[in-house]
Amino acid sequence: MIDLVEPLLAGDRRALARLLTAIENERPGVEAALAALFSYTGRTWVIGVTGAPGTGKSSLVNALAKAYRAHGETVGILAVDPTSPFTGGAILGDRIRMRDLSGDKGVFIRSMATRGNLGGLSRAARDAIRAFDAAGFDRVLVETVGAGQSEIDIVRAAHTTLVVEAPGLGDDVQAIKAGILEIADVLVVNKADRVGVENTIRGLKTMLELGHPASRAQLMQHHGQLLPADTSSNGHNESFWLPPILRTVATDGQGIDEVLRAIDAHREHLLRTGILQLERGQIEIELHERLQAALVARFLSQIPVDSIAAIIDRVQNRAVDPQGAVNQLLALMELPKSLKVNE
Ligand SMILES: Nc1nc2c(ncn2[C@@H]2O[C@H](COP(=O)(O)OP(=O)(O)OP(=O)(O)O)[C@@H](O)[C@H]2O)c(=O)[nH]1
Ligand SMILES: [Mg+2]
Repeated sequence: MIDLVEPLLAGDRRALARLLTAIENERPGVEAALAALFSYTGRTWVIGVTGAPGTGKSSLVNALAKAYRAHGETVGILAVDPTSPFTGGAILGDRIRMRDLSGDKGVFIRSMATRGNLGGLSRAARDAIRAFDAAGFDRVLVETVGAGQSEIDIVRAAHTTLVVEAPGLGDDVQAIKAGILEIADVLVVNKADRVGVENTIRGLKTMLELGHPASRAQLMQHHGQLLPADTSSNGHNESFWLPPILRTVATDGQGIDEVLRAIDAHREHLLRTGILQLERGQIEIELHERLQAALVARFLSQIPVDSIAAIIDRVQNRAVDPQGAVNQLLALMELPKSLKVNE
């Protein structure tokens, strides 16, 4: 794996492809390669694209990538499907939808599906983004289907998150979950050529006004009241970003330039106000996730499989409750006398 590092840094797409496969399959040697690449990362701008199934995320990613290419920027695309254990139909569909990008060396498209657990997927997605980053892509577009917490975890690795809505998905306001709205930096109402766009936009505006922290703060300020404590601690109201609502027809490129401009405006905003803070928060979350996974793995490697089977029996027989069982398992583990972080 480590021999992929140099060619990848030099722009070799086959080396990138091989590393991405190794990341997805958690092959040995990946850690060393990623460690070697890490100091070359932190240059790209990562754009998350999420939303309910069928809203037009892939079409939008395709249109954005084409627009970036027209501006001479290179684009890495990662399509992550937390709902599927297979690289199946949806991904094939993406390939077809994105086919007008194929043959362009400035674009690299990769799909990833759930393998094992979701934590593993969000780790793999982060690693894949770093591989694109080190390979020198100016932008990385990450598509995830709106499926709850999992895609929120994945877009947490993004700098700018687009949440895609579309008319005609049943109850317009229901179709977008409040949790997703909270992570939106730009709201895109796609399929603006369809009836019902105005309803969708109205619904989003209402939800934004009610639910978005920036909007709440701005509303409060607007009414001349005190800002919430966490707001004033930032000092400036300009540290708030109210997500714009933009309409697009991804399939024919309408509105795409406005989306590009909104992404750049958000980027400028973050660079001015809080990119370091955002990054620190992301690192903290990632370290926490990785530590959790590593501790559980280490623990399980130290405990004989029999002991776990035995304790499951005991819980099932009501001899011990689940928390008591965990405490008993923990007592089996030898704890180091001190934990020191190496310099
Ligand atoms: N009329 C219209 N159709 C669109 C538009 N954008 C996408 N579509 C169509 O909507 C369908 C779904 O588009 P996708 O881009 O695959 O949507 P998606 O959100 O990536 O779908 P999943 O990845 O399966 O969740 C396709 O048939 C597209 O051609 C649009 O702006 N207008
Ligand atoms: Mg898609």
